Order: sequence, then structure tokens, then C-alpha cells
Amino acid sequence: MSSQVPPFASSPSSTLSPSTRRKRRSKFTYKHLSTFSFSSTSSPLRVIAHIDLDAFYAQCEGVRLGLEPTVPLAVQQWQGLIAINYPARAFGLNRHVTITEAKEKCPEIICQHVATWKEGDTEWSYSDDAFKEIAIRKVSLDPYRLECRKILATIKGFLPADKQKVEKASIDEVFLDLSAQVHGIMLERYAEIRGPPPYDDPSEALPRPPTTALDWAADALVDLDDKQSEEDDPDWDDIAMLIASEIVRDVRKEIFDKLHYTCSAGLSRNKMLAKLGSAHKKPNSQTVVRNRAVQQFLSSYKFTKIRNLGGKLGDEVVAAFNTDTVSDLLPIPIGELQKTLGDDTGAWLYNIIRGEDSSEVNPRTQIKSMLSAKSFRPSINDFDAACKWLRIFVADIYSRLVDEGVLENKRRPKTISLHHRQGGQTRSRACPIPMGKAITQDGLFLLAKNLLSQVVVDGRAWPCANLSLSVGGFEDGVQGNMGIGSFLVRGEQAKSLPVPAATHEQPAAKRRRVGEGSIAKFFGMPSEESRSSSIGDIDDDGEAALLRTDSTDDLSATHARNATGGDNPSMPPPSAQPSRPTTPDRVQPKPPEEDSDSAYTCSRCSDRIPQEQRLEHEDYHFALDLSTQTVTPPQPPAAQPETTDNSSRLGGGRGGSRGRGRPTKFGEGERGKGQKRLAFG
Ligand code: DCP
Ligand code: CA
Repeated sequence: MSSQVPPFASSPSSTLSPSTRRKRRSKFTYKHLSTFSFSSTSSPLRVIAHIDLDAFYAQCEGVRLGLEPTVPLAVQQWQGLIAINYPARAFGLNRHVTITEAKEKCPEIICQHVATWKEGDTEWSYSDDAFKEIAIRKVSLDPYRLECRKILATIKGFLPADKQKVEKASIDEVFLDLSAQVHGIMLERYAEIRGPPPYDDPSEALPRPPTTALDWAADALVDLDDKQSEEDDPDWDDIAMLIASEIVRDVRKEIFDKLHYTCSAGLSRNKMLAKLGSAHKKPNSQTVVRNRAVQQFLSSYKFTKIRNLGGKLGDEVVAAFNTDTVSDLLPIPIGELQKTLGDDTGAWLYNIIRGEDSSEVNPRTQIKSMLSAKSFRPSINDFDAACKWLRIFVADIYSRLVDEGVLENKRRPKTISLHHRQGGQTRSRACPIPMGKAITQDGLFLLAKNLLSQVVVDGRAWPCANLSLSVGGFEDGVQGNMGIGSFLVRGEQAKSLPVPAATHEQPAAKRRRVGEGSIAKFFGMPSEESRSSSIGDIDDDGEAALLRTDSTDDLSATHARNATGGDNPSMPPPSAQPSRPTTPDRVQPKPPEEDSDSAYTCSRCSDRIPQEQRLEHEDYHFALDLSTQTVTPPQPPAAQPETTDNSSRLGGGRGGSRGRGRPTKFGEGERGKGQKRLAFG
């Protein structure tokens, strides 16, 4: 914090008569103050900030090239522009202009192409010719990821370790819950709220703050609601917001001083309002949406700009109520919203347009999955061409795995998935990454190639328009101990595991090996109801949840960024999300043949295995079998609608019956040509 002196005019309570003092009670209680101290989402004093880097990729390139920040600069990806700095925006440029148009309007503009991987390269690099070589190169966003990491580290290093709550929302956005820190500063500054509540009653109102006017420095202040006046004395929520704005100003300064990036910020009582606030005035500004200004601020907005209302749900609401403005929705009774949108979503919408959002700032910053993808123009037509791209994907993913500490076994992924798009149809295959040995590029490539051969088993996989490879199910600190847990994908990890498109029918006898749990359960594959939500967890370093460039490669310039900011565009509001998948059942493997008290000989590999490692070893084979299984060839879209690309369901079948002994829809009674049973040993 830069200053310990409160920037306000003081009207000390000691100068007031006792009766005036009694009247001057805050609308907040000691209980509110206490819930504020632990960042409770129910605290009415809550302060949340959203920080968004200005023209992020463009700033990264400007700083990397050592350019003056006043030089107009755009970041180019093939023939499109994906980021435009503010000096270039002054010439009327935006992401949708062509490079020719950009150069016409602003002849001095620098168009810097993003870094790329070239076939055979072991590292990404910058190349002047990249834009000509779309057929043999693939975009790398590593430079921006690295800068993002530095920014996060700077923020975390600056805020007090014991009171920070920082959520990385995308490659260039973070949410901060500043409640605990602000609470601490408030107690330091205002002795009158330190003590226990009168009569030890937490429902007692706090004394009013000893202030009449607050100095908001250079912040953009959103105008107050109609019935509010700047003449009204501030209450503790205003004080909290003021202190938070000082912190955020200092955080932004720290980012600039250390890394030379400018950013904008929004401050308010929740994430939704803070995010709207950060976009309110750009670049290099911060906007404060005080509680007393929320309604006025929101009513001027289109609700499609609100988090979670930028995508399909927003469209649905527009269609249902024939408007896209918050003010038109406000008079609609909650019952009517619920009737049209369902109970949860209706109630959520009713609250959100009133500025109520209790979603938590979630400090989870760990990567859940990594995705490397390429769209082909023209399409690719054979296995060898696809394998060349798999090599690049593997190199791309592997370098990120190394950054993630996979070499030191800090974290490692447990599954690898391949997605293949042909026309409107996406086929996906997944398998476990064998545990207990180091992950290598060659190992990953073999798994990827094997998955590809499963996809093309019927030769009908060409032409291919898009191919992607992802790893997921990251686990912490696996130290070469092949515990049973090594093979299971549970809870959160399970949700990141895409479901193979085709039926994997299992022999009944073998199914029993996994007890109640199906093979899907064994590998934590989400149940049908949870599947759509699980897809949202495929989030390539967190930022591809936006389905931005790093997951879509050369498509990115053409798809508009969703207004949800950091949330999966397809994700319904929190209250409307389907239930989460349950933890998969523990496996009860078939007892192995025993040949001594202390060891047994595995009938699969003839290795002598110590008894205490028996379960793990059996599971190892089980996992290995799955990774080499022969699977059903993909079926034509008509017969297998569930494999049709739906972007929110990566090839996940609606049948949801895989592994429960019931064939999926297309498989009912008609096992596809070439389909084989799983080869369990
Ligand atoms: N991005 C992209 N394709 C898009 C949208 C964004 O590749 N369709 C990339 C480039 C951006 C970065 O993501 O620099 C961050 O996206 P923002 O929407 O935050 O845009 P900027 O940071 O560029 O600009 P602003 O100052 O408006 O935040
Ligand atoms: Ca930005």
C-alpha cells in the first residue's frame, strides 16, 4: 500500500453530540464486518477487482521488440489481426480489419506475426515468413502464456501472502477478492470498529465512518443511482471500495514498473460487476462501481455483455423476451423468467440483472488440461500428413508440460485425447498415459498415433479439417509410485476427460471386473448429465476455456470472443449447471495368480511382482489394455448423431451408456463393421 493516511476529509465523531452519534449508525453490522474478514460471498462489504491487460498480445510484442508504447502495432495471425494496440486503435483499427486496410489507414503500423511451430522444429520461433506458411506452421501462444505467468507472479508477490485470493480468469485477466486485505486495513485505520460489538451482539450496527467525502484519485467513478446523492455521507462499503481502489492502483503500478504493461481494472462488490467495470474505461484506467451506483450502471447495459450471458443463454433470453437490454428485463417478474428459462436459470438471471452475483473468486490457477490444435486449409488427406501434425502437437504440449514441472514429477497428466473433425463430424478418442515411467515426446507421440489409427480404422477419416491433441487429468506430485490412484481419474480431473465418440462395448464377464463401476466410471468418464459441463474444463492453461487462439489456432481471428470473460462460453450460469460427476468407484481387480507369499508372477507379462504392488500392477495392465484397445469405427452422422461436432460436447454420445452394458444409441443391436470387443486380459 502506498499510503496509510486515509484520503478523506474527516468529521471526527467526538465533535458530534451523543444523540447525533446514536443516529449516525452504519447500515452495516459487526457481523457484516466479520464475514468481510474471511471473504464470505454473503458479505455486503465484499470488494472484488477484475484486472484486464490492455491490448494484451500487442503489448507483449511491443515490449518484446523494445518499441515505444506510442508506436501503432497489431499482432498478426496468418492473414488476420488478433490484437491491436491503442495507438493503432486511434486510427480506427479493430480486430476485424484486414492487414491491407490496416496499412492503408495507418501506414506506420507494425504488424508482428505471432510465433509459430514449424514441422520438425523443437521450439517455437518468430519468422517473417510465417504468414505465407499456414500449411506447414502452427501458432504458438507460449510467449503470451509466459508473460501471463510473470504478471500473475507479480500480482501474487505484491499482495500479502496470507490475505490474497487471486483467480486467473483468462490469459490476460484476473479476479482479486480483496475483502480480507481491505478488512485488515480498515481495522488499522479506524479504531472505532476494532472493538467487540456493543452488548457482544454481532447484529449491532457499526458506527458510521468518520468521513464526509472520499478522494477517489483518478478513478473513473460510475454515477450514483437516481435516489442516491454524492452529498450523502459514505458508509463502510464506500470506504472498503476506496481502500480496494488504492490497492488496485498500486498493483497496476507494480505491473507497469516491473513488466511495462498497462492494464485496466474494475472494482465492485462481485465478479460480474467488476468485469463490466474493467471494460468501462480503457486503456490504463480503473473504474469503481460503488454499491450505490450499481443499478444505474447496469441499466445502461445490454445484458449480453454480462458474464455468462454472452453466448447461447443470452441469445435464448433475447429471443424469449424480445430485448437485449437490462432495463427491459427488470420489470419481468421472477416467476415469468423461471417459467421461460427454468427455475435455476430464471432465478439466476433475475438476480444478475440486479447486480447480484455470489460466485466466488477461485484461486485455482493450476492447469487442468493442455490442448494443441490445427485447422487445415486445405484439408489433409492421409495418415502420414496427420502424423506430422501430431509430432508438432506433441512438441507443443511437451514444452508446456516441461514448464509445468513434468520432468521433476511435480505434476503430470493422466490422459491423452485426440479429436478429429471431418466436415461437421468430430470423432474423439482418449486413453490413459501409462504411469510409473517418464513422459517423453516419443511416448506421447506413440499414444497419439495409436488414437489416430483408432479414428481412421475404417479409412473414412479423410479429408480432415481439424485435428487436436490434448492431455488432461493432471495430478500433483506423482513420484513414480504407481498407486491405484495413478490410474484413476477422479472428480475435477474426470471432468476434463473427453469421451470417445464410438461405443466401447465390453464383454459382460470382464465388465464385472470393475464391479459396480463401468469402464467409464473407472476412468472417471463423466455421466451423461455431467458431460456437457465437463467439456468446459478443457482449458488449455486456463485460457482456452474461452476457445481462443491457442485451442483453435488459425480459427481464432474469425471467432468473436465471448463476453463471459474467462468463463467457458457454453457454460450456463453457475446455478444452472448440471450436477457434477461423482468420484469413480474404486476398482476391484481380479486376484492375480499367486506363487509365493511375497511375490507373484504376472500372467500377462511374466514379471515377478512384489505382493504389495499387486493391485497397482494389475491396474497397470488394465490401463494399458485400454490404451491399445480396438474400437468401433465411427459411423456416418445419420446413424450416429451423437458424434456430430457440437463444440460443447466433444464427441460425447448422448447415450451415456458406455460401459453400463447397454449399447449407445447407434450401437443398438447393430455393432459397427470392424467393431471388436475390448481386449481385457
Ligand atoms: N484474442 C484473440 N482472438 C480473439 C480475441 C482475443 O486471439 N478473438 C487474444 C488477443 C488479445 C488477447 O486475446 O490481445 C486478450 O483479449 P482481449 O479481448 O482482452 O483483448 P485485448 O487485450 O487485445 O484488448 P483490450 O484492451 O480490449 O482488453
Ligand atoms: Ca485485455
